[in-house]
Amino acid sequence: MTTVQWILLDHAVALLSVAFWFATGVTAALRRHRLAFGLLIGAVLVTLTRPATVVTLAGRGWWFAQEKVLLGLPLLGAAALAAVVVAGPRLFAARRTPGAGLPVGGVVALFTAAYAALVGLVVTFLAGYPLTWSTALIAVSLVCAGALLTAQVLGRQAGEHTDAESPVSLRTTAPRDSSALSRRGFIGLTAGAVAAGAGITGVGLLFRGPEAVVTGGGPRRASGSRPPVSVADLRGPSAPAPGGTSHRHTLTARTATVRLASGGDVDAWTYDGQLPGPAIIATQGDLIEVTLRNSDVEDGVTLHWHGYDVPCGEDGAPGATQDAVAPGGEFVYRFRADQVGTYWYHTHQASHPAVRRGLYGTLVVKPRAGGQAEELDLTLPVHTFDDTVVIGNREGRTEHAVRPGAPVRLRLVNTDSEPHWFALAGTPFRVVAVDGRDLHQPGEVREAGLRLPAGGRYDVVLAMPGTPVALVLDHDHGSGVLLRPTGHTGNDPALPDTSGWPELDLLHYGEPATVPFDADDADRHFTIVLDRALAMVDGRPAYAQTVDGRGHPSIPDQLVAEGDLVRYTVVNRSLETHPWHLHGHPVLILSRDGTRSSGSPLWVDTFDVRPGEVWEVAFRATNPGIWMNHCHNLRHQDQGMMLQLVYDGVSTPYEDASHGHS
Ligand SMILES: [Cu+2]
Repeated sequence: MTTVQWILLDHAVALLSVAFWFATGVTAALRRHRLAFGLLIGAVLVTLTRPATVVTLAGRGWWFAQEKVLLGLPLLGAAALAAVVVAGPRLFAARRTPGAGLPVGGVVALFTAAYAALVGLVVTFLAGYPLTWSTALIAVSLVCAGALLTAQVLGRQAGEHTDAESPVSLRTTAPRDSSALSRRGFIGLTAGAVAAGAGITGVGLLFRGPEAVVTGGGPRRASGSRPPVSVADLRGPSAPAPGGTSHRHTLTARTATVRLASGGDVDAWTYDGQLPGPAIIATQGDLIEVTLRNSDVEDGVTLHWHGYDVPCGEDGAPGATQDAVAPGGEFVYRFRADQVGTYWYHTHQASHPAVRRGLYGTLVVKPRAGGQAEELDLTLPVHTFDDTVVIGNREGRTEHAVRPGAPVRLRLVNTDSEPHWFALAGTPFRVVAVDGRDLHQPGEVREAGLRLPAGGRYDVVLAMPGTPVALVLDHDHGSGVLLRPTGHTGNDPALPDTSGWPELDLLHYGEPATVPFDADDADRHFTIVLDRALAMVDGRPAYAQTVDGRGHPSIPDQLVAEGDLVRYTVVNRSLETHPWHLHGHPVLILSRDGTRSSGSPLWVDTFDVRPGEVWEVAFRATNPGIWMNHCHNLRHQDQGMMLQLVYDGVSTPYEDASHGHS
């Protein structure tokens, strides 16, 4: 079973135990003793299976089970044991004696077990990892408060008998003993005080500020030999490499109603009134200079060069590397096109609505020499406007005539927040590059599906056969690209159902090659645990998308020094996929769920961490700056899942004026 299946099973068992304990309490209070006894046995059995699922989860990684092992199970175990001891024998006896009463204390114990089961489940969903003292204290105080309230209510129902030994049934009356009464009053008062104290302390601890920075086991301050630098001074060169030329573009962000090539209007935010924005194509060594102007995008705009390792001052991260460009303003980006490959650009300001509405375009850098150019080279950015999926600016299927034997390159770009599926029917093919970086000796594959993470790119190469080839998008035969051999007059063959094709696993694709470092010697190691939880996001409480239980901007910065070898363990505790994206550095994939990457070295800027998965990646910190590190599901990013990687000695003069929309 996969980790996420164990997570779901554990949730189901936990929910079942809540249901059983509550049902036991309710039936006992209603004096349905025979039924209550049966339910009690059920509650105990379900509770006893819980350690099995929790231990299995702990085996998959402590992050998946910590709050259950340290809080949920001990709390439930103690309450369940008390309930069995206090209520069990009385229920057993009462089940054959109609009308016999169970003392209030017994019913309260049963309900307390139910509260403990419920609170454990709620902690998993609302707090998650890591467990804090605050969470633990609040949880314990809630269980105590529930027990006390139940005792009050049941005691009142039992008439004047507030004595905890009073039966819920009024048929038997316990002798009133004033010393017992006052003793129980004292116990109640003490328990109430403890519950209130724990609760208040727990809530108070919530307001304790988080660590501002984590160091991943490295020193807090590096050598100190490097003079401090502002991110504003980390800018690109102003001239191309020898032999290169300068590409100058002006992109104007503006709102527009755009007619798609396939018909249909989109109410969009655009660069230059186009969807996608103008394609930027350069040759290795060229200088790319883009003047960004903002006409009327109220929230402001930037240009972020996704996957392109530009100097930090060119990265387009508002509040970190620049101020967002307001209507009427402009910003000039300059960087050298040193990396060959398929990339894209998009705004990083208010990116959750703004990229979705159209502020994106493609960036392709071709080799200067040596590389063999394909006869047909198509850049295919996929995007979803409302429910309309387009490739380029066209819905449905586009067709191209191709000479048989011609080499073809398809540059697949996912500009959405969810993964897309591609299938290439009618030909063998190779995935020659991932996220712009060439793979080592990629083998020929056929009838395999490609799952492209949000923000990711695959370069697919094929030799045009004498029969048609279809690139199928999301298993929809009406959507994608059809390549027809020139002069082809026959009927197109029926497309196969691609939904059953196995996914090409890039961790085991291509041939191994040497990599520039041994990741076991990392200077710093950070763990990033992704989940949902109650947390502050941009100053507001939210059911946030969290990193280590916190939302942006309360997630501590990760500190590195230039030259450090940095390792990440990225854990997904949640039930949604998180395409993790670090700016400014490609990361080398080491392993997924403990299985080492065994194919070509895989360097990516976005990797999909699916529910229950644990990824190990590493990179060399060679690009000084302040870099966003976030989920590229832009809704998740907006809901808190973003932090910063900060180089020692680098500061920023920019203030994130609109934290919520960065
Ligand atoms: Cu996410």
